[in-house]
Amino acid sequence: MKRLSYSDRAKTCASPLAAQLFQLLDDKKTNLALSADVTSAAELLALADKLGPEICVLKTHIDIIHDFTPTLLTELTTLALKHQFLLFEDRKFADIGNTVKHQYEGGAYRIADWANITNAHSLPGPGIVQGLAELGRKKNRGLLLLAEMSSAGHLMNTDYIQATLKMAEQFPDFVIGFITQHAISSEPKWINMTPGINLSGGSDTLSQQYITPEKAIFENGSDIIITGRGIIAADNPLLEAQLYRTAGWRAYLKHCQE
Ligand code: S5P
Repeated sequence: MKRLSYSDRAKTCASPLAAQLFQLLDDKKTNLALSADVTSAAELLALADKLGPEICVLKTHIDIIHDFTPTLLTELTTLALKHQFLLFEDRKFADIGNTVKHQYEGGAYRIADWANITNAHSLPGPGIVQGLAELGRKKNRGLLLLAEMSSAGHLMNTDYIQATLKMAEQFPDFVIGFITQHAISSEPKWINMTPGINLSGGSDTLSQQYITPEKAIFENGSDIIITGRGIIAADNPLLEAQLYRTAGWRAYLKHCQE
């Protein structure tokens, strides 16, 4: 069966942000998200500026930046507009609705003010999504639920994944999709984003497991590959990003033509 193009899938989304992201993938011809796991503001901004033209999404862990100031957020937002990518704060919220609402809105990082996308565990139940949605909907933000992690020994079994999908279905205008290793639904509106991507596969010393872009997109039916160290630890991150971009895009075209 032929797979719909990203721009055809944009028309099926209840979330305006999901539609925007699907359209961006086809317009920019990249399904590569960069996991910019660096620890200084200067490194983060340099990566965003240099690799920005290659990516659809820049994923941050803003709380690992040792010299964080709010100016960083203004500068990141400017670069996102300049290079046309979305910002994804990989916060992995995991508390009750009332608490996550505060964590999303306030504190030092004010995530809801600048991150187009954030993510949450479904483990606490639907209140976590409700809490985030109360704030996020008003700001045209989107949420990814963690359905299946890349790390060895995770506890997310088939029942957990299916329950996560059911939870997402309650909030189709705010949940845009999943962090997952496989497409978990045939519904075209969901965006499947897959971390744990490396061109040569393998693992790290702390249980991270890698699959290739081809396996994630073509075999597992995912939509966006998320790569960190495969790119940022390379001698030439720009060249490496271009290799991942080409591999991810080729796998998408192949899947569409099947
Ligand atoms: O299951 C997951 C979910 C996430 S969001 N596995 C992951 O590795 N991640 C994140 O993706 C992780 O927090 C890190 O920021 C990135 C993977 O980095 P890499 O250097 O291993 O590519």
